[in-house]
Amino acid sequence: RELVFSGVQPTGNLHLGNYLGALQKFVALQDSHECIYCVVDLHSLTATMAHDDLADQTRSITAAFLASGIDPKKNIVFNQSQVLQHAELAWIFNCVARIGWMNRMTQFKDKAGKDRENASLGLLAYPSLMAADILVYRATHVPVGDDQKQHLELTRDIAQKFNNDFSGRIAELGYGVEMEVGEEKVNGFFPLTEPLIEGAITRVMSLRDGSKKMSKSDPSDLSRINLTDDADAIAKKIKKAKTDPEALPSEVDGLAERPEAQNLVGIYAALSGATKADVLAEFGGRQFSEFKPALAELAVEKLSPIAGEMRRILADPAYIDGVLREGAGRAREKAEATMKMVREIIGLIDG
Ligand code: AQP
Repeated sequence: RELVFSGVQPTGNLHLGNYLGALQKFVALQDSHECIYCVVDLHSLTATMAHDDLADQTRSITAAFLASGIDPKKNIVFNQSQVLQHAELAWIFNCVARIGWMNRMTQFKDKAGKDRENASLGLLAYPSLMAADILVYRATHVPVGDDQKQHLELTRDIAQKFNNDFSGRIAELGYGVEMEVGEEKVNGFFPLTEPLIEGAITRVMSLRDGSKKMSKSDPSDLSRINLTDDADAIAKKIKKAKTDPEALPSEVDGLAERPEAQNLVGIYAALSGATKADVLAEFGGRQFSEFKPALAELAVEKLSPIAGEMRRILADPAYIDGVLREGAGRAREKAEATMKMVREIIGLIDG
């Protein structure tokens, strides 16, 4: 059985990177898979504990999910803090994971900066909560951007260590499922979850600097296209996007040393559902002055309806809260079924 889980933090306006790395894939997967999509509000506390607008940000991400086309009846859509089992399993995983594993995470190093001693303990333990989000549903697949690959590897390490540490109890209780670890077949409780990262662009880069990922926290608004940007803002940002002076190449290999061209062609491909080779077959040999207006037109065509729909949904916060409450109820039932077994495996007395 394949089960998809993914989450997005309520930490600011969503941008094109979040859309192509996550939301667009979420929508595509709902036809073929059972999917659970979560606004990970507890994660957003790791950087800043006190948010003035956390509830509104949570509603805004939920509205972006729905406006992108995620069906809350077919899938489970909820916010993390309403399902306490995530935090419970995260604590258990804090005791499974090693401090050295967490210290090696590049996201922690980037976000903690030089003053690591002053970073929150939550920021260090972030991947442990992320592993709990995924494994409390024993999810097998996680659609994410390339930046989350290392955290997914850590999720597998945690699952594997738990499976090893408790292999006797898991077998005794008959809670194991057969899975492949390298060449070997083993009986484990938690699956070794696979990331779903493929696509025409797996890491959308800043429009101002092709070596940095597009990010909510970049101080320059020109570096990103927000899902809520209007047509003029989108066109202006693409027009001002950094490029090199050469025409576009005709072959994908020709993008190799050209990060900005690589990024814009990848964005075009992902938005149009084509490959980079298809895009270059059409635009190869043409200048950016011709390509950029075509890209702007495509981005407006794809993103404007989402922004409009988000505004409509956000006008009814009670509806959004209802979607989250109903989703949380369904998620809680599944999470509790896993936790009952986990408590038994560990030996925690449970009622
Ligand atoms: N630039 C990106 N390209 C592709 N995918 C991306 N994602 C984020 N940025 C890019 C994917 O979006 C999903 C949700 O991400 P998140 O809520 O964890 O936020 P984040 O990764 O912290 O987003 P930002 O914009 O990068 O925020 P800051 O500036 O705070 O670091 C994930 O699947 C992520 O891979």
